[in-house]
Amino acid sequence: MKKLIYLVLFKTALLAFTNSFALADEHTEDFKEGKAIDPCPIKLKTNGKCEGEECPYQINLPPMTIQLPKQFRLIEKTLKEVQTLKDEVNKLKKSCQDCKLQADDNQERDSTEFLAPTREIPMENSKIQDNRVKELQSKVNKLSVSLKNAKNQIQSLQGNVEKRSLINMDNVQNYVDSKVANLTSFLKNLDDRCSSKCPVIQSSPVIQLMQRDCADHYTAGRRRNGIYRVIPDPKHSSFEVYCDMESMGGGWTVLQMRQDGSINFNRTWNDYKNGFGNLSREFWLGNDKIHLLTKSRDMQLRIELEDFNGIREYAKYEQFYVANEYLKYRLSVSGYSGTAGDALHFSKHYNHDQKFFTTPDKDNDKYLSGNCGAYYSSGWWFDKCLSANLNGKYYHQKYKGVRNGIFWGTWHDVSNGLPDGYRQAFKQVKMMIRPKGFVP
Ligand SMILES: *[C@@H]1O[C@H](CO)[C@@H](O)[C@H](O)[C@H]1NC(C)=O
Ligand SMILES: *[C@@H]1O[C@H](CO)[C@@H](O)[C@H](O)[C@H]1NC(C)=O
Ligand SMILES: *[C@@H]1O[C@H](CO)[C@@H](O)[C@H](O)[C@H]1NC(C)=O
Ligand SMILES: [Ca+2]
Repeated sequence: MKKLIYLVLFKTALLAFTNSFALADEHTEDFKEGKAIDPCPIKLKTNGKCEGEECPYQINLPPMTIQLPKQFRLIEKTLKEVQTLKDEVNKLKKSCQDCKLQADDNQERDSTEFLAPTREIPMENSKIQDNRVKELQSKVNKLSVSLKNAKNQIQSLQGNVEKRSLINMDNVQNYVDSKVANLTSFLKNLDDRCSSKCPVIQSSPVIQLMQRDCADHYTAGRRRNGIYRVIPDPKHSSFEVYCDMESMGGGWTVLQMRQDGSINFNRTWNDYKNGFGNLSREFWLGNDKIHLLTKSRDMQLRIELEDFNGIREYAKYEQFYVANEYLKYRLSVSGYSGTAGDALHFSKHYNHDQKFFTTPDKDNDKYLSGNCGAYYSSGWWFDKCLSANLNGKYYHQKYKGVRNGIFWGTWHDVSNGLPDGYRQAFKQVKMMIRPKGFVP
């Protein structure tokens, strides 16, 4: 009778155990399946290929480093946690197996005892057995509970992983999208800039802003005549000048140009100070600018003249400097060479070197009885009054009367005078400067 009770009890215990174990096994199966769910985010992270439409993002970019959001580390962390939990589960499973083996052992032993009809099982022994079974049963129950908990934990963790990886993929996608948009607009800007007309002047503004004069532009590779921006003194603003890049090796900053009489040179002090005319045609660059240009570097001056007979001559001066307005733009010029004659140092009485600038409205000349500028309709470094005046009136042919035209006192036949009292007219005059020692 007792044996039967034992048998029933044991069978119940065993059933409970096997059920629990089956549950545990089922849970571990679930876990394995769970782990296999949606491996895409991880694959993407490890640079794997995503298959099917499931892949949240796939893009090919040129080599580019993208900073991933910090949260990306969390995925890694969570995965480690999951791995730890998995290990825990395996441990639990192992101990379950141990339990089962122990139970089998007991069964074997019990059955042996059971099958020995001669052997009396004392009441105490059966009580011990009973306790053992109860102990085992509660152990199994505990294990089952902790396995259930583990399963829940794993599931919630897995949920987190999925949620997080989705959020992060969104982040990454947004980030990549904005990067691509930025790159696209940047490329578009570049494209627009390149496809629009790119004048030589604007092609490299950084280099260009640093040019002190036309010689710097020449050195920077500019070889075409034209208007360029210079900044001879960084304390003052930049300004445009006409550069002669072809005559005599180029690099010349043109100070004055006469060629068609389109510009009136009968101007005020202020006009001569700031400059006037058209840099593409006829102009006076301006005394302030000439001062800055000749102050920034030692300059040589080249004057080119052509009359209406087609005769062309030049005068070159090794030193050329114009003082500031406070010093009335006093001229310093020396070191003549050339074919036109040194009209600036014509004689002891007609010498333009070290003379102040005079305009019709400002008399700084050596002529005590009047204003040479007003008399000769010009702004110039008048002495008492002149042996040269390149800012005189532009006559289109020989003329008579006051010698207020463009004048160079050492020109052919000037001292002899033209027949019938005519005066020499000039077709073209050009004044230009270049740093001393400039090597084209
Ligand atoms: C894209 O450009 C905007 C403005 O230029 C900037 O605010 C934003 O941070 C840039 N995005 C990236 C991802 O570089
Ligand atoms: C030069 O300008 C002054 C003042 O405007 C004027 O009186 C004079 O006649 C002009 N001279 C010539 C040659 O045009
Ligand atoms: C300067 O002269 C050029 C050539 O004749 C002309 O195209 C340009 O419009 C002129 N500039 C000014 C400001 O008058
Ligand atoms: Ca005077």
